[in-house]
Amino acid sequence: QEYTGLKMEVVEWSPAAKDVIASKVGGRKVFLVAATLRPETMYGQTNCFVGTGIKYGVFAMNDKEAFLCTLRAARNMAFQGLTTPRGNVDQLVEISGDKLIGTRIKAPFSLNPEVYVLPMDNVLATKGTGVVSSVPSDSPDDCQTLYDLRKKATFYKIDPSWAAIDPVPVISTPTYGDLCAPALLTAMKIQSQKDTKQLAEAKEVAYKEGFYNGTMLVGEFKGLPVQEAKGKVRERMIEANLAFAYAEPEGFVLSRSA
Ligand code: ZZB
Repeated sequence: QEYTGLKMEVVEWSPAAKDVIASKVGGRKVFLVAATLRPETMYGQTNCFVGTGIKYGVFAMNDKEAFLCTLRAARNMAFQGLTTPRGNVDQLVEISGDKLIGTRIKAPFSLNPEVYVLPMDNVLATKGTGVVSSVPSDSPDDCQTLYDLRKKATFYKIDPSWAAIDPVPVISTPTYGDLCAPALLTAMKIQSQKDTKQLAEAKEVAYKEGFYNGTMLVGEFKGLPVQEAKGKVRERMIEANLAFAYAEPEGFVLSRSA
């Protein structure tokens, strides 16, 4: 699976993360790194998600930069030559996801240049980097989670202002209009991020609709079909050193190399 790794620079740590991390990174810039299959939607990021029960690490990539992601992802990146020296996994500090909530980060290419880290129930520790860039306009999971957080801010222990950015129209589709994911949640009567079966179906529909029938509404490639814009946006992000190619090994490769 070929993902785009997205580098979201930390602007201000949550108090809990600051205590644990700030003194351990040796002056490096720290980035939360998300794995995405939809670089063309990055204009519509409104926040970022982590799993509150997931263990993350801050890993030195070189003398100047450190990435925050799961150990599993850091190992993959090291094997893929993203670290100096190659293959080097250098964990500077470990931190649990709940401590990251409320951290403010840069959202590359987004119309909202800074966003907050929020909790999501369904983040898998075994996929991507364990950090998810949230695009509620085009991802049903992201949109439903954002709605849940707004409805129950106290329960989720967040400041409501962290979840205040509304979904931003990024892609137009003939069937679902300019906000595909919110339209799908309504059409499929999805009520909660716990409706995982319907959400998986909605995701499938949103992927297909966006990829085959979507047109860009914003950004440098406004007016182009998503099929053409996808690779171009990705290239632009990589040129700007805000993203990189990140491959996820298939299950069988993992078990054979383990
Ligand atoms: C931004 C984005 C915008 C995404 C969108 C999707 C959509 P897949 O297809 O199952 O491989 N993701 C990445 N890592 C995780 C994780 N550890 N746990 C849960 N979700 C994760 O899923 C890949 C997508 O799932 C990634 O692409 C990421 O969200 C999320 F408009 O990044 B995506 C219709 C989907 N739209």
